[in-house]
Amino acid sequence: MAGPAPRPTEPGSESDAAGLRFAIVVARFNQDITEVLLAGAERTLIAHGAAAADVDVYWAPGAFEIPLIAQTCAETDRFDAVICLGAVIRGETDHYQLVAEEAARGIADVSLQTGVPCIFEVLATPTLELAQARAGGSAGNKGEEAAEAAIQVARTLVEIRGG
Ligand code: INI
Repeated sequence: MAGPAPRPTEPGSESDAAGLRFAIVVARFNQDITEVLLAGAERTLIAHGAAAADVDVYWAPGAFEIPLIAQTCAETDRFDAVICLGAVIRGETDHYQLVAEEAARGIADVSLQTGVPCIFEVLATPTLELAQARAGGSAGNKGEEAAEAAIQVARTLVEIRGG
């Protein structure tokens, strides 16, 4: 007789998301890509035991605005980790490069200044095809990897801080 479906994670392990609270900040720019990242992140958090009610999603117009929304999430003390999702794709000007660099710098700053882990999954690719490959294509779904990183860092910080 078939037993119960295996749990994806051991309770209390570093990949156990049960009881952890997550904010996902996702950019609308290049939404065809970012909504796939979002679905991958949400699916992975739930598969690892997070409650749907403990996953809040906030939209930013573009990747440039992600750090401020992530900072606001982090300052509430309501979240164990913030997952930042975006897609910056090279255009005809240097604008994309400024957006990608400021998003990366801003997200890292929020993490270090607030002590709330902010996971950086803002794709920066020269072509749409390379972004698609990382959003459910041949290179996997980076939203799933972002969720796994969020769980692992949040669990590690809980352990270091004494539960
Ligand atoms: N925002 C993105 O998320 N991805 C991009 O590729 C992008 N490009 O290339 O311009 C982009 N620009 C918008 C930016 O994030 C801001 O929303 C905008 O500059 C208003 O502050």
